Amino acid sequence: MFVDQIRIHGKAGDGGNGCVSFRREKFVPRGGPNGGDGGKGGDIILQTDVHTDNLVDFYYQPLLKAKRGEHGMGKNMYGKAGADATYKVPPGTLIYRIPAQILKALPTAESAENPPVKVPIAPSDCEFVVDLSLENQEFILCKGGAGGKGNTHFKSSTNRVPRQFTEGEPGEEGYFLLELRKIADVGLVGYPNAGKSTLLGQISAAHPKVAPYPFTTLNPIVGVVEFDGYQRATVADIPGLIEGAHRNVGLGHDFLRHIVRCKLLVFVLDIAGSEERNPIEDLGSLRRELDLYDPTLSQRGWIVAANKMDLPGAEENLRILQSRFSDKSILPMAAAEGRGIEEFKIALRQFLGW
Ligand SMILES: Nc1nc2c(ncn2[C@@H]2O[C@H](COP(=O)(O)OP(=O)(O)OP(=O)(O)O)[C@@H](O)[C@H]2O)c(=O)[nH]1
Ligand SMILES: [Mg+2]
Repeated sequence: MFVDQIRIHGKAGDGGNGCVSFRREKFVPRGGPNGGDGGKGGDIILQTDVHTDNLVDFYYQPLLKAKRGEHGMGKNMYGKAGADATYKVPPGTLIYRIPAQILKALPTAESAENPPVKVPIAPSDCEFVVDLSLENQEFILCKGGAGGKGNTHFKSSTNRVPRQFTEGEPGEEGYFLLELRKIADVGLVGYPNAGKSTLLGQISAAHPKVAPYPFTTLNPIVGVVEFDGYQRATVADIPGLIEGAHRNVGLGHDFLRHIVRCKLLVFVLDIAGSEERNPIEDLGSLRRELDLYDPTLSQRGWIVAANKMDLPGAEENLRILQSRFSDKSILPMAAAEGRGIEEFKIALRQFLGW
């Protein structure tokens, strides 16, 4: 299962209470106060981990909890601090706080019968907290409560038998929305069956499933392309788009969030129009879909992978496309046969400026 949006409930550990105690020893009458402080509650920490691919762990465990601090004890002994609880998230995870009024309208996150995979909450309705996009980045989501003070703190010349202490502070608590936007330099965008996964398999060590039916790719996959001189780029293959994707037709819309961060977009076309499609119109509708999803995407740099050059009709369509977009890089290829792949990699590198 691939989860890229999930609601969680975080509750950090409460602080331990301070202690009320007095020194009791043989030959020491009326020993003074010696109640120790309570320990601090554990924090809830999110940490990015490149080996974590999506947010599925939180589907099974939407409640994040850290241990409370222990209470203080006599003989001025401090309570032990509660252990922090660290949870792994993939780099590219955005955190939002869910406002109280939205929360009220929703079923509880913990109800086990109905774990909230698809959250009926838009990130735009929430308060943005942080973008965890770096490797091994740590963020304290909920801070553990401070420990209370023992009665030792309250002694004075006028109060030699203090019975005061303070309770530990409660740990922070909140409901959050986690949204994953994959971090990749390049995004492959195209209609189903255009050959996006075939191309990714050719340029990287990733092995996305390739098949002659639409919507083979169901989840975004990121592959790493190695260039000479140890340079590398990450390339995201997302499920095929169809018209109306921005209205959530097909699979497309939900996955467009994964290319929002890409520096370069590659439109992968079946240039032969082998499925009765017109590749030139396809390019127009793909660009329209992106613009409707997020207008900043239409300003992003793009090139075209003109795939399936081995099939009849490809040459002619390529010429039409080239004359229509004479200022653009249009790279002919037959990805399944490995033709045009080296030229494509060179173009990628050039456009990324590496
Ligand atoms: N003739 C020909 N077929 C190709 C070429 N590249 C890919 N194909 C075939 O096209 C079909 C679809 O390829 P995929 O790579 O799965 O396409 P996709 O764009 O990832 O498709 P979705 O994941 O469904 O969106 C497969 O049967 C491939 O073998 C090519 O250069 N020439
Ligand atoms: Mg695919």
